[in-house]
Amino acid sequence: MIGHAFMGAVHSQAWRTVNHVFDLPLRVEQTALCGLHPDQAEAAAHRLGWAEHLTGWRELVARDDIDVIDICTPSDSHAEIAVAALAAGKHVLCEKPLANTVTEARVMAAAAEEAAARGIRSMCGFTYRRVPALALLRNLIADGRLGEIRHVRAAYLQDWITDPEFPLVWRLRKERAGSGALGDVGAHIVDLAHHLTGSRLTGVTGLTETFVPVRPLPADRETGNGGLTAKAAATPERGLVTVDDAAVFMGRLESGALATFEATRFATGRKNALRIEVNGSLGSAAFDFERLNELEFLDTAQPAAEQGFRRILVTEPDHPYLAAWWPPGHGLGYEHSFTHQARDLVAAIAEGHDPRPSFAEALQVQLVIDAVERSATNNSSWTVVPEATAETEAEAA
Ligand code: SOE
Repeated sequence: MIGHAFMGAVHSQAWRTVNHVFDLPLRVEQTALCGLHPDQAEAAAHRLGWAEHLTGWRELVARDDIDVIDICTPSDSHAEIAVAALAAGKHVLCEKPLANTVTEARVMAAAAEEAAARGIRSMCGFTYRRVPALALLRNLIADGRLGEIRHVRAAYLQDWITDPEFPLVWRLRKERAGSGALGDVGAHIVDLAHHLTGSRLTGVTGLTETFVPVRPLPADRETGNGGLTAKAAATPERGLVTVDDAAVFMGRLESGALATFEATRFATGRKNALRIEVNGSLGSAAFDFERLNELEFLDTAQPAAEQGFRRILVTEPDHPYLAAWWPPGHGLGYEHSFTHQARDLVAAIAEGHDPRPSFAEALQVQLVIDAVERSATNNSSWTVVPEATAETEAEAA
């Protein structure tokens, strides 16, 4: 594993847990953790359960006792590491967003496709797909229970930078993070819209805003939760925020459905509120991450007098992933979808198939992010999202 802040910690928890919960033909060994600073890497390896620590990712990728490389670094290094790891014959799990630019994402998707032909697997970490209630929603839609999908209404609301004195951490710098709320949390809801409906956005119009354009520079190395929990100390010096604080956009799916999105770090009081509602010709469903064990479902097949949204408590053994966990009603949390992600990757490696979301699917999300940014800089003009097919990729290359 490369990187050991917020994502590194939650991925470690997943690797540590996966064989205890799921019956898998392969056992995970947490061989080595890689970090920039030797002292921090050593402490993290000890705390997170890794046998060794080192500071050079190239050394890790070159080792022949390592089968999987898990990339938990900021997105400016994803492309270089992933491409090298795939070339070295390692399976790759890469955090989202896949990359900082469409160009990088294209290179990664092409490398993944080439590696897949050699039996090397790759996967991008859009973990919310693996929240059981959202996996159930995907199954309901795929089984036609919502009928033809007309609307997707999605919001991902956070508030961790509402304080203008919150320092200029890496997530607020374009060269490190690619974009702001749009690529960080907006990417999740775009991926969910694609995944849940099985249809992709073909065009978008959007607005972005940076409400606090100048912030204090952070004091030292960013520590804890990847600089996400406000306490990163600030200095008197100031610097420019070069990403969006918030984005609102809407688009059309290939299926004909309309979709609206809001991604923000300025929704005061909303900590990690990922909400998505889907309306179809036969029913509707709604999910809110703050109640992640529940799915609201309205089914027009019910007698009219009895219709209404009902709350499904998604903790039954028949629900996705749940048979391996606790008895009904005991509930899961944020980290469990990462264990599901680890399960699905290990199973794909053992069974010899490509896991999802593929790098190509993550590239499709990147193309949407890019189109929203272009629309926003062009008076919210309608912007077509190209399809990442093998042909268009070959042309782009
Ligand atoms: C920060 O906004 C963040 O950690 C995202 O980077 C994650 O993808 C999201 O799941 C939680 O919030």
